[in-house]
Amino acid sequence: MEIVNIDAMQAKRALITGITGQDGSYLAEWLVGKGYAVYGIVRRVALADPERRLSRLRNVLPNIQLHAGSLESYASLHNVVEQVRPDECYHLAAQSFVTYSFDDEFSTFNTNINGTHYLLAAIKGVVPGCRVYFAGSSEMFGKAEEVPQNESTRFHPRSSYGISKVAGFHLTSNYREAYGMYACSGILFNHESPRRGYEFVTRKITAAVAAINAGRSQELRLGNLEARRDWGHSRDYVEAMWHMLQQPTPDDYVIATGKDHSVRDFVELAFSHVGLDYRQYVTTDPAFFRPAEVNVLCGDASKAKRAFGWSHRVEFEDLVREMVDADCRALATAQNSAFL
Ligand code: NDP
Ligand code: GDR
Repeated sequence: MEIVNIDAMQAKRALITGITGQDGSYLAEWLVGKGYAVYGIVRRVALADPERRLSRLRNVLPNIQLHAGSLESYASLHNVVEQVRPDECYHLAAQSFVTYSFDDEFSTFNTNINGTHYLLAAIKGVVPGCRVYFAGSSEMFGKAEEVPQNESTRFHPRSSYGISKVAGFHLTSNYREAYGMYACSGILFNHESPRRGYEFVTRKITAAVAAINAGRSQELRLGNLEARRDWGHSRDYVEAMWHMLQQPTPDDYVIATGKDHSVRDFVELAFSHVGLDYRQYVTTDPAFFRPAEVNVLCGDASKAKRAFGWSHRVEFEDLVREMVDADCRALATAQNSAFL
């Protein structure tokens, strides 16, 4: 998997953790397009099974360099940081599935809190001038006391995932304040795409719509249909990560569309896009309800707009249609739809 055709002597060097994920893949494409030498940290198993585990990176594999490392190992992160000596580091790797964080709080904290701490400490020790992006989340607001949420809204996380992101946010601010590092947190609201993992509700819905439409399935079991989220497109959101690291001073920013919709709205639109009535296929199943739910999240991204002119381009309706169309196409051609 060693890649050769980047001019690492000339280009700015960006290191991405979580490069195999939804955001990592779009961010790698964006940075390669900007002329960066792009390096990624992946788990060793990914290098042994590139067809499956690196499928989202198919567009950029020849232009990036991958290093094995794990968030659970300070030594492995330190080694990679020392080899790459990045100018910018985008820390996206995480146990990112909120539901799973209720099943295993311990590994969620270990990966998300210790992993963030190890990475910050390695960068401070090796390349303290490196600019660092931390993937914060709207889940930090959780049971929010105001709508929409902005950078001043108080955190009230409702899951160990949310708690781990609050800890990562504070670690990031503390490295900025205590050691003068250029370290920022993006507080990103839900963002989706045809590359979204199947465990998240949007992809679960669009994959099911494609299967039902193709006659391969008859039912979709979901949890809370009334939860409301502010859904944007991942490709728009990774651009904001880059902008945050190009500012004169480091800061934290909310990234969101400013519009919220219910899970039911998403379901209704996804089914109606292929001419189906969701009420004939969708049932609710207590197994998919969470012990503590976040009922409504909606973000105010006006600070990012003022600072670097960011606003979302892809609207909710277009996002839903794009995801349904991609899953229908993938099923028709029996391709690996995670890549689309
Ligand atoms: P994904 O779940 O698609 O990707 C997660 C990435 O983290 C994968 O590359 C995964 O690698 C890697 N990873 C997980 N555990 C480890 C580990 N122990 N060691 C090394 N790598 C690991 O997430 P997204 O791309 O959607 O999100 C990116 C980040 O942004 C995450 O931190 C997420 O919490 C955060 N976020 C996401 C939002 C969203 O709506 N998408 C909103 C707000 C924040 P592997 O492929 O090997 O599993
Ligand atoms: P979320 O995304 O928890 O917001 O975290 P997810 O798509 O899992 O849930 C969104 C909402 O849908 C409700 N829901 C269901 N969710 C899932 N996964 N499966 C179901 O069957 C189902 N039925 C209803 C949930 O209860 C919830 O209210 C995502 C992740 O990307 C995080 O990493 C990120 O930080 C936040 O978005 C912002």
